[in-house]
Amino acid sequence: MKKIRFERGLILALDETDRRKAMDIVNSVGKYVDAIKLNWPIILAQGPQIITEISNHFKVICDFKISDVPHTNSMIAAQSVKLGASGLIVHGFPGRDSVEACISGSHGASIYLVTEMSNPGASEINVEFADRIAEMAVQLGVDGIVAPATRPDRIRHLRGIVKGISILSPGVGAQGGSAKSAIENGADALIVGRTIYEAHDPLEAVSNLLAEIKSGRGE
Ligand code: OMP
Repeated sequence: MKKIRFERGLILALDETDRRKAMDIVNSVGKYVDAIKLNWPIILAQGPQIITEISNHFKVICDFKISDVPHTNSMIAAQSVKLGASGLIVHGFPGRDSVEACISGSHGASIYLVTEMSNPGASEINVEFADRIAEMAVQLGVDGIVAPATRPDRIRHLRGIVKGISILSPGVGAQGGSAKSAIENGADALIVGRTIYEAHDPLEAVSNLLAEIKSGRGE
């Protein structure tokens, strides 16, 4: 399976549950983003076939934050890939065996390990073990980690641990993070939802984000 490349540096988080609105956004901005991330809201609203429908035209990352025992993880990963996913977001906290089961179950799809969540509550517990998850990501050879645009200092810190793999960064806009700062501090791609799908003009929102990403990359 071809790996997802983050040339543009932008992933659309399509958490819009209305089918017509969601597909309008996909059709208008799909070719300007590197991948479309589908999470539980749209899957529960529209059914898993939406993965296949969108993946017929664009790269899809299934964000089920897979976090179960190895056998179950392996089945979730395999079913997601069978439906069309090219990438999977997986939690690191259940441990090495659970992540390895996703890697083997996904047959070559890209695996992104959640290292540190973007919400304020992540500071309570998650931050404490984020470094160890990042180290595990490198040891297991996954394709990347997810790290918070809401705390760019943490992206910079985690970049020091995960040299050579991608950092995907959610939390821009609606959660308060800055696109430029996340990129400047080491993110390869931003995961952006509401700023795009709630915008009056989603295409304009994408174009503004791409300009910020370019500026953050010094282009
Ligand atoms: P907006 O806040 O609307 O831009 O959406 C952010 C998207 O990124 C949502 O789909 C979240 O589920 C996802 N996300 C986070 O917001 N924070 C995280 O720490 C991790 C993720 C994720 O794994 O994608």
